[in-house]
Amino acid sequence: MATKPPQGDPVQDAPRVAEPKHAAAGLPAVGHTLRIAQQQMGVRRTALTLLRVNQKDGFDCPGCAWPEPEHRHTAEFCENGAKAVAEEATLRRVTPEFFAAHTLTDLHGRSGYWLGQQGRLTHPMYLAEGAEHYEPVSWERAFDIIGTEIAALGSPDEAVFYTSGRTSNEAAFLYQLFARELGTNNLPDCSNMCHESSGSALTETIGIGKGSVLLEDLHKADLIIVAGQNPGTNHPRMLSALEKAKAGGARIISVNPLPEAGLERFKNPQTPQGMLRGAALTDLFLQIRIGGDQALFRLLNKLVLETEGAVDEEFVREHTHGYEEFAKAARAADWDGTLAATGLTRAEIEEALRMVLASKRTIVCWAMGLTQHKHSVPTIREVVNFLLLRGNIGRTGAGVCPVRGHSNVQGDRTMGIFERPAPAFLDALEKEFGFAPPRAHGFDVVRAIRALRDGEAKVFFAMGGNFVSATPDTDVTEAAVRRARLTVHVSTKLNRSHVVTGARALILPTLGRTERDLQGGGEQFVTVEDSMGMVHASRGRLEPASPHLLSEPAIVCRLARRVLGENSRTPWEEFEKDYATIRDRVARVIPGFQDFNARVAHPGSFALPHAPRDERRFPTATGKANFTAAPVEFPELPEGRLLLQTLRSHDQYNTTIYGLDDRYRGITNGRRVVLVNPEDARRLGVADGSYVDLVSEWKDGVERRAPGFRVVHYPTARGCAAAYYPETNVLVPLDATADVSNTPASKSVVIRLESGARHPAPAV
Ligand SMILES: Nc1nc2c(c(=O)[nH]1)N[C@H]1C(S)=C(S)[C@@H](COP(=O)(O)OP(=O)(O)OC[C@H]3O[C@@H](n4cnc5c(=O)[nH]c(N)nc54)[C@H](O)[C@@H]3O)O[C@H]1N2
Ligand SMILES: Nc1nc2c(c(=O)[nH]1)N[C@H]1C(S)=C(S)[C@@H](COP(=O)(O)OP(=O)(O)OC[C@H]3O[C@@H](n4cnc5c(=O)[nH]c(N)nc54)[C@H](O)[C@@H]3O)O[C@H]1N2
Ligand SMILES: [Mo]
Repeated sequence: MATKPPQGDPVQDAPRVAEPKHAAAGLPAVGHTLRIAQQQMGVRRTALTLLRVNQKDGFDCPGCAWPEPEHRHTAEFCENGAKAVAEEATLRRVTPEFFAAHTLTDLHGRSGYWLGQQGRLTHPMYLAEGAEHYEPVSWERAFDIIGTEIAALGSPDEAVFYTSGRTSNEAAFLYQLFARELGTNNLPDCSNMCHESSGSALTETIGIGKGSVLLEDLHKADLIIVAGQNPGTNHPRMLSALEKAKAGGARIISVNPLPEAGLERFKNPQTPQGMLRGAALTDLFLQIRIGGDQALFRLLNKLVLETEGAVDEEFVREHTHGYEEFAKAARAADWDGTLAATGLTRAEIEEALRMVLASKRTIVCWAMGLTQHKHSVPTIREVVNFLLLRGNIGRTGAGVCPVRGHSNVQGDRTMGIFERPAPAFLDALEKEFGFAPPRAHGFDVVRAIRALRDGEAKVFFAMGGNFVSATPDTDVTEAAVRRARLTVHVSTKLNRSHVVTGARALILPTLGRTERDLQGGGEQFVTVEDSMGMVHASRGRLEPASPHLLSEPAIVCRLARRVLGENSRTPWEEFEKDYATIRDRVARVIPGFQDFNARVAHPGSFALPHAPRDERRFPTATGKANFTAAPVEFPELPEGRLLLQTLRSHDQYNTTIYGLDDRYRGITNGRRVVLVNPEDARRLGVADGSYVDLVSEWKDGVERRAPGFRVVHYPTARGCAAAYYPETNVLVPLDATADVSNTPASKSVVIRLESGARHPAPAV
């Protein structure tokens, strides 16, 4: 039996602090995993479910987008994957009785952790205007309510259709088709807050917004640079790939303001030897200041340019454009400026250079540490310059590797979830479905919030996710969402977006990955695309959490039939019955998916085409890979201030909080902590264990405050601080976004610390 959810609510947590760890995984991780899983699922279900993760006839792990190796261990799952599965396969339930027992005001006062721990949603629920309780509603009535509100809009562009990255390819394809048949490109997604900067930079420079390496490439690399990523927590299976690369002779540089345990040493729980000793992973740790990466890569590029024979001249000549202008900018880089921007020493950068020059096959991996700054796009372009210089794209063991977050966030984009779709994609939709898709660009996440705030958008529909908690500027966003006429969430679990609502609200409960999906045409499976462009099937086996759930594709089909009615010639009914008929359409609309049904019928994955990787062809505006030469930027830090990054603990999946510990960083029993370098703390007069308010300062003059954080003296880079998201989203100004990609700059927030009280903390 599963245990009961927590009775109290740890809004008022009491963090305890110990020394950070220097190694990730191993036996403690296995024990911890089983404990968490059994609390949610009981012993038998835990065993049955965890064995099915990422197996050839099983379901895709909802944890992250890291690919599966071809030769899997019997249980290719990791600690955090298991937690993600347990969270979904939990035996706890949120029923109509639960909603009858809790008023909206009550639920609003609870933390996101408490809400999530209550279990799986079982019935469609409706919150009438002014009501204090959600009440059960039939699916038909729910679709009627949505249909009525959409029909009342002045234009389809007053509706917003958000997507989180767990949605399957099939559901995503139908969802964007529905929005476009309705007449809008308002399809913001979590990617706007995540790897949008990578997509923007890569599309412009190499012609495709996706990474260019496969898992085999990592195994064959000479040098892997991991910049701005914490794989030990967020992509634990990547550690096995790094371990294998090291065994093959690769060296690893990690670039991070924090010494992250997983990158230091990895104790592979799947091998007896790894359990005991573990492998040291990082050869060189560059403890960079937040936002210093562009400066670092720029100087490395200058040093490569100045080294006789270091540039791959043939590659540069044959395949690239813009070299001269870039080389001129790079030659102007100087040591002093770079040392100030990065906080590194000359010796460290020279050591990095030696490793770069010794490598014939270099890969750069990155995640949110590079994508969530004002100058993220030029930073990632500089990484591309770095790889192009030595011909490290389109060659075995080399390339760009943006490591995606949500398990199908890349697939959703491939399926057309994008507010700025390419004209060729819309042409293909038009031809296949016989309607004229809207051509004007829609709202991304930040623009959607502004539109809600300004009354330009009135209906907000979310396919998964937790919009109000994941987005920046919590107070502004919550007020914006409250102005909507109707908010609708297709969800598996309760979260804050269900309690901060428009005038009316609906919760539409849906099947998760782990669950059997039975439709008119029999048992269905769905497909997903991982971070390396590999597509494979995902098939759930568990009995659904409730008989009242609909699958995501079924929800879209019924919604489309109700909202579009006679105006749509699309066979929605057929799509709902048999997902193979959706894949047949995907095959005709999206390049690389020919014979889709036949190819996913085979066990394993198939690779989508990637011109730079497969044939060194760069489908950019110039027809070549583009060098770029942006001015070097880095965040300015006024006297007495710190640069705050907002990151993940080991016990959370984005806004889903699994527990209150961050084991590798030595923090337990609480999340309201701020990590500060001991030297900075002394200078600022904040003792370890004291309580402070974090106050963010931005050029709009508004002071945003997050009260009651315990100071933890921690070996982060000088001038830098770190605290968990979503508690700190209140500090990130809505308009503080990355140039070009418009991604919230949630990794470089200027703050000051004010001495504060431990309580009361607001519910987040
Ligand atoms: N268990 C678990 N897995 C997850 C998630 C989760 O929440 N939990 N989330 C998923 C999602 S959606 C995503 S996008 C990924 C996120 O994966 P990550 O990007 O690893 O997640 P963050 O915790 O945001 O960590 C950012 C890392 O970048 C570093 N960093 C911050 N600023 C800078 C900088 O300026 N320069 C450099 N070089 N480094 C910097 C931080 O110290 C930290 O190590 O993980 C996915 N997987
Ligand atoms: N300050 C700050 N803000 C950030 C970030 C940061 O690093 N710092 N990271 C950003 C990033 S990288 C991302 S990706 C976003 C994440 O933004 P989102 O994707 O919107 O948020 P999640 O927390 O992943 O969404 C969790 C909810 O998804 C629902 N869910 C889970 N599984 C399923 C499913 O199978 N189907 C459906 N329909 N629903 C499901 C559950 O109800 C759960 O409560 O947050 C961003 N926000
Ligand atoms: Mo993400």
